[in-house]
Amino acid sequence: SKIAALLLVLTLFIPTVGYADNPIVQTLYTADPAPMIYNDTCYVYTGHDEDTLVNDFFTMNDWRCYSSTDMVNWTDNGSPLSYSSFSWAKGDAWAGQCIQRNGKFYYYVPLTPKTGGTAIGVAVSDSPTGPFKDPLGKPLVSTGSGDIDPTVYIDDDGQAYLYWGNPNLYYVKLNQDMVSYSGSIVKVPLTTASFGTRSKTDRPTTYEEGPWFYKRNSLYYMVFAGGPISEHIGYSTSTGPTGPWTYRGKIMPTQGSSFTNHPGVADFKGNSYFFYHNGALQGGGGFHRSVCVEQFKYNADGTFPTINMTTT
Ligand code: FUB
Repeated sequence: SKIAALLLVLTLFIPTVGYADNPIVQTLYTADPAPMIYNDTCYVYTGHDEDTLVNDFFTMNDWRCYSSTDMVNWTDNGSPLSYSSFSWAKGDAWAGQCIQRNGKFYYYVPLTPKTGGTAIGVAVSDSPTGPFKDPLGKPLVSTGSGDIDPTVYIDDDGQAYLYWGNPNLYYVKLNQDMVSYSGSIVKVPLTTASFGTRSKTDRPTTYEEGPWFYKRNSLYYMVFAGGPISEHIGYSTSTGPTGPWTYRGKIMPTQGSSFTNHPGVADFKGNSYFFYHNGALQGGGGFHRSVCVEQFKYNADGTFPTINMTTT
């Protein structure tokens, strides 16, 4: 009938898949996205670039939390944590990651201690949206310098790993309590076989910062911001949680107006999503960044396709 034909035509024009507008946060500048899936909801923890810069550099005082059940509509859950929540820190709320274990949420963040140097802290909450509190009153781990960008993953056997660092890549094995660790800090060998050949000699490999560590279908992934600057996103894989790592190439080329980028990867409701940041919001740039997301499909062998930014 004519009505059936009309309905069919209409259906063809009704989108069945929703796409987020990028940047996904348009009310302030956000950076360093860290997705966490919990209770059928995707939470994204981000840094927050202040409008007004101090010393014309990253000016970041707190972290923010956003959530979505459809990857299109995002709820602003405010700020669950600030550098001032850590009595021993004097600033620099840089890239962190939150993870759930036994109904509690553990948020790992880099900070500048009042005594100088760098350190990773942890804050704990009963809710994914906070408030988070520092249970230790001191850093969780520190090598003294370059302790930024922690990434955390709990393996199937219950062993949790914390990786971090720029220019070095370190890891420790976290204890079950998630707020202490056993054994010593391990420095990952930065070989070109593991992290790619760099086009400049300022560092040994393309590894720069911003590691994102996880396992999918028995393959361990280390996705990271690669150099030389401006950063691209590259990745390495391994059959074990502590390497050896094999460099697998670039995921996201250098694009957009931010000289940094930062990956976050999550599977959600049957699809795969790649989070990153750029300078695409009005007034944006290297110190005024914005978090974006792209849906993608892994290749059959678990490798990544090339994923391009939305830059406008
Ligand atoms: O947001 C501050 C720093 O810039 C992060 O810690 C790095 O990963 C880079 O995105």
